[in-house]
Amino acid sequence: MTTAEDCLFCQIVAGEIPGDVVLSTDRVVAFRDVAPVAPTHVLVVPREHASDAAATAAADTALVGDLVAAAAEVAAADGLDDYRLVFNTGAGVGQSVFHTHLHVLGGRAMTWPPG
Ligand code: IU
Repeated sequence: MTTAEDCLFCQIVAGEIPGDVVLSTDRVVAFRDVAPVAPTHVLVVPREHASDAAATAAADTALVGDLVAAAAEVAAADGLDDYRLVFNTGAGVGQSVFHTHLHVLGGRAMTWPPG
């Protein structure tokens, strides 16, 4: 299990390793994904470490709303009316970093269902 001490996203939040930060509040930080899969691909993360969205919700329900509100700001700043928000939860559906993060994806056409 990833702990806050060895968590990459905690290090980006703390400014210990660089990130292309586009929004920062006392509760959340948003930075551009290093391997974007869409013209806009931003990750919105809580400053407080938790392994996934459900764990964040269990610890601080309102923080999930803060993540979504920040995602909407990021999308608006990039000029997006339409965008997709994704919380991958669990390795089986592709979660690879175990610090809660909300993907903000937009700027191209997308299909449903996802792969
Ligand atoms: P996932 O939902 O856990 O699969 O998303 C993790 C994302 O974190 C993924 O899109 C990576 O490209 C991204 N990422 C990053 O932006 N910076 C990093 O140093 C690492 C991963 I490691």
